[in-house]
Amino acid sequence: MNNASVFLSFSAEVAAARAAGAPIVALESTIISHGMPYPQNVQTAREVEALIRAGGAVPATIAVLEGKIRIGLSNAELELLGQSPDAMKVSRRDLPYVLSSGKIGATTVAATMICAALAGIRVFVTGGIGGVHRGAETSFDISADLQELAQTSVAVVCAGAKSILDIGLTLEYLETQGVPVLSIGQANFAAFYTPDSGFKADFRIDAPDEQAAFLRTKWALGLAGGVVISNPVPTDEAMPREEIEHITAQALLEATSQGISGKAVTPFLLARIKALTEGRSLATNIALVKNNARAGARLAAALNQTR
Ligand code: PSU
Ligand code: MN
Repeated sequence: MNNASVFLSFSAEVAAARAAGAPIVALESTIISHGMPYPQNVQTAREVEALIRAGGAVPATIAVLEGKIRIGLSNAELELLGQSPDAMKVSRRDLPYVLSSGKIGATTVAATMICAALAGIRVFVTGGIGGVHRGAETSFDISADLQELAQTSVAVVCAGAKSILDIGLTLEYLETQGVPVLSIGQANFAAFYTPDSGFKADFRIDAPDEQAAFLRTKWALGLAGGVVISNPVPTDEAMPREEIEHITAQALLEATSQGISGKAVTPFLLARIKALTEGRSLATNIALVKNNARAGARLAAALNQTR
């Protein structure tokens, strides 16, 4: 057994929800520190939390502060993550460092899954998951999020994966690792800024109680690991597909020519796409996260029904 519990620290709201057995939804913090600019990042984080409360669940935004994994943050702590240039992007490999050094850590999908699982939270809402990057056959750039989904038993509600990634290879990787990809409202996997990636998800399951039954069954079988739940951005808030493809190609070229590598790649591309779309990609990003918050709250409530 490990000794992780000494690192966990719950907000009063989340502690009360745990005591009452109320549904809880985990939220990541890299999307705040590295995924969106200030002040929209903090504003969105608050609105997402409010949507989850309105949906009958308790939000638990996760980050690392002063040597603790914090499950549930105050508004002041959201501000700190949203504004501090010192906030580190923390994935699985970074967790021991950010905890042992006492630095400020914003958790990625992978690290948030780890922390949610340690805290007993089974539903996690984000914007988009990391994946296999275009050109990964030479760069080897494959997000640690995928390996985490292979092993950590948390459901991840997302708007699919961005077209900065190779979505086909991302789905192949998930298949190899035995990670089911569910889709809400359509057969196909979503593509973040646009509803349709052109690739099929594994199973379309619209009803939250049926999604919950899927999760319970997987985990009851001892099949450890995550589940991707793809929730497409509403069409009236999506970006035009050709435009986002064009801009993504340009951002990818810029990343290559500037020698951007490692953990800096995804934040660089997000910021460039936002600039090249004059902020319209940010509006879509905010809309899809909110849409995911609604779906995640419904799922967490359904998963709590028959435990
Ligand atoms: N996708 C987004 N917005 C984000 C991220 C992904 O649309 O902010 C963040 C998430 O925290 C995700 C991380 O876990 O980027 C993936 O980074 P990398 O590609 O370096 O693994
Ligand atoms: Mn990477």
